[in-house]
Amino acid sequence: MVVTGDMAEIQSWALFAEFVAKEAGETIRTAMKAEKNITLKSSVVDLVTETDKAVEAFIIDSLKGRYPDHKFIGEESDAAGQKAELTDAPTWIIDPIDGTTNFVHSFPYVSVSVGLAVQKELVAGIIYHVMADEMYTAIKGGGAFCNGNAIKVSQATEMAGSLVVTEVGSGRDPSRMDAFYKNLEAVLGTNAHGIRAMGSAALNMCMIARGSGDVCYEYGIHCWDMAAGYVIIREAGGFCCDPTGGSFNMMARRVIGGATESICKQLSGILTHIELEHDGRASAS
Ligand code: LIP
Repeated sequence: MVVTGDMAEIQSWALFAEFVAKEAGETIRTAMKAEKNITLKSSVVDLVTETDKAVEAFIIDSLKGRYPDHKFIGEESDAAGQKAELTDAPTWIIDPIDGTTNFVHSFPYVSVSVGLAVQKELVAGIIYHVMADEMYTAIKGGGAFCNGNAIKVSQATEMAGSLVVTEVGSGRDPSRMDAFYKNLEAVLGTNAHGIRAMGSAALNMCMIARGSGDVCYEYGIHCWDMAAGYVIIREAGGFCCDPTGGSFNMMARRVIGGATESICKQLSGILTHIELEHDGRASAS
């Protein structure tokens, strides 16, 4: 099979991924009500459940069955030792449950996040907001949608008066926490209207894409938390960059995503940045 990855082909791949994400969501919805089998990953606040693993296996098996030449980066596969590797091949970047802590506590803000990179470029994003039954989708050059309706970012150009979304993250080391507190203070000092931290980076990016928040930022996340959200924000008319103001790098484990370049750059200018070990072995734009 020759893989070209043109727009029509990407569209058909994304449509199938949407179907798979919805099926995965059904499993998560059912599991939300049942007892959870929890284990720890990198820290005492970095959780994984049997459902995360089962859903990731289901998504990868489904996509691999249909597209045997494609490659996969998955949160739980990575945790099991299969390190993220981005090549030129069509690569699906999967977070089976983004918001595992929410899932564990039955807090209804969890998503299935599936991004697609072709020749190392992010070209499609699918995020299913499981408990709200909202399917966010975008293909590069084709706009962004929620349940088939076009979505757009807000017009916010400055921090004053904005609604900002961030997360504490799943690490508690002192240097990271110190930067986290400094950043909260800096954001509040701009007269932003408020800060929200709901527990799913992927859904936070959808909130920005639909104009329900103006800018989001996070340090310590991974490529599977932000790959799909990047495409959705961009296609909704928004902007994404590295928190330092440089180009977005999905392997760099940090991001700013916002309504406009102006608000992103303003936020970048007041944040205390932290360096994190990158995901995988290659970098992507
Ligand atoms: C989580 C993110 C959340 C972030 C956590 C974690 P998970 O993803 O969506 O925003 O703060 O560090 O990465 O682990 O639930 O898939």
